[in-house]
Amino acid sequence: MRRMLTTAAAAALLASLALAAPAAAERKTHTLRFGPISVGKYAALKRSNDSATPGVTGSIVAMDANLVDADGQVVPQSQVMLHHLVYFDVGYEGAPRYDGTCPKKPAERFYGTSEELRPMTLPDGYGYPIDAQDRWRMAWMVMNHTSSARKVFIEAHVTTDDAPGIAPVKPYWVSVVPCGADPQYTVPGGRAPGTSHVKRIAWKVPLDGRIVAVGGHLHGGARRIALGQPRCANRTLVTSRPTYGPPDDPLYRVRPPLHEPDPRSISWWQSATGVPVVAGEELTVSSVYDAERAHMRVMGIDHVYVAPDAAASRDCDPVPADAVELGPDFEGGRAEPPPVKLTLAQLGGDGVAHPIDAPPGTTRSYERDASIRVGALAFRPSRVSIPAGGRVRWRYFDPVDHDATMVTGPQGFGAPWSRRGDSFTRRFDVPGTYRVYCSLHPARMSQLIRVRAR
Ligand SMILES: [Cu+2]
Repeated sequence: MRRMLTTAAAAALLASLALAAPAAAERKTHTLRFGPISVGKYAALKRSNDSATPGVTGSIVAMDANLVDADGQVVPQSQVMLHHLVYFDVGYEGAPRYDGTCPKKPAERFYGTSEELRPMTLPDGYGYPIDAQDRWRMAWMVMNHTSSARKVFIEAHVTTDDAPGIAPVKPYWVSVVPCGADPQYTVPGGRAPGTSHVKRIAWKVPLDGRIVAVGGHLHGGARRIALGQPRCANRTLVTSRPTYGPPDDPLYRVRPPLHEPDPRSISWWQSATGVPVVAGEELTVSSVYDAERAHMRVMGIDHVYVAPDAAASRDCDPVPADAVELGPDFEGGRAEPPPVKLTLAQLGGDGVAHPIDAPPGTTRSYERDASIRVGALAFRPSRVSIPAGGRVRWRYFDPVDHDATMVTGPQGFGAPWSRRGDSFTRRFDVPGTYRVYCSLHPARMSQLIRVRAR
C-alpha cells in the first residue's frame, strides 16, 4: 500500500530538502554480486548474462572483481579461477551504447579482467560515465581446478562519483583478433629458444583526445603487448608487461595441469596528462609471445581509455612525466613465461582426474582424411592416424560448445568454440603425435592424432 503524505508533511519535507541543497557530490563503492555459479569438477563454464548495476548517474572511477564463496571469502585462483570477465554497458531505451572498436555490437565493453584480476583505475579527475537507467551485461568464464563441484559468486566492486566535473573516458578494446565472440589465436611453437611470435593490428583512432589509461589482456606464454604510434616516429607509447607467479605459486601446482596459467599480473598504465591522439591516425597493437613452445588459444587485447579532447595537441610531445605503470602486488614474479607441461586427463572411478597418455581404445587408420564426431562429451573415434597432408574434420553434435585444442604435439592449433551443426577442418602437414582435448571439458574429452610421415 502506498503511503500518502499530508499536505503539511509534504511541505515540511520540501522545506528540509531545500535546506539540505545543494547536495554534496558522493563517492561510493557498490558491491555487485552475481551467482551462485555451480561449476562441476575440472569444468570450464562460460556464459553471458544481465548484470546488476550501481543504479547511479555519474562516473565509474574504479572497479575490480573476483570470485567469492557464499561467505564472501575470495576463492583462490588455484581452486576456482576467474579466467575472464567483461562488463558491457548496453545503455537504455533512447540512449543505446555501442562498442568502441566493434560498433556493430550493441553494448560497450568498459571493464575487463582475467586471471591477473587487474582492477580498473583511472587518473584523478577521470571517470567512465554511466546513467542510472543503463542496463549492463557481463560475459565470463570460470574454471574449476578441483575434484569437487563448487559454488562461487562473481563479486564486483564499483566506485562511482557523481561530481559534475569528472572528465569522461571512452573505452576501446583493441584486439589483435578483432570483433569475434572468441578472439583467440594459437602460437604454433617450434621456433628457436628466445624468439618471439608477434601478431599486430592497426587501429584507427575515431576521435581527438588523450589516452589516459591502458590495460592489457594476455594469456600464458606472453612476453608483452605494446601500443605503438606510427605518426610519431613509430614510437611505443605503452608496453603492458606480464608477470608470472613464482615457481612455488599454487597455480603451478594444480594437478593435473589442464591449461597454461596466464600471467598473475599485467601492468597497467595511467596518466592524468595523457598522450594526445588525433582522429583518423592509426595506432598499432602488437601481441608478443614466446615462439619456442606452442601456446594455444591465446589473446592480445589492449584496453585503451581515451578522454575526448578536441583541443588535444597534434605534436609528438614526450610521454608525460606523470605517467605511472602499476605492476605486480606480489614478490618473486617472473617476467619470462615459464614452460608448463600440459597433459591429457581422464576422470577416474574415484572422481578424480588422472593424467593419461592417450584416450583408451584402438587407433583407426585412414588413407587420407579423418572425420571425427564430437557429441555426448566425446570425440569419436578418439584415436586416429592420417598421413601427412591429410585433414581432420570435426563435426559437432552437442548443444553446448566444444573445441579441439592441442595439448602436446609438433605444431600447436586450437579449433574455435563450436556446437551442433558446426564443423571445422584442419590439414596436418607436420608428422608426429598430437594430443588434443576440448579446452572446455579437458578432463572428459581427449583424443590422439597420429600424423604419419610420407
Ligand atoms: Cu567440450
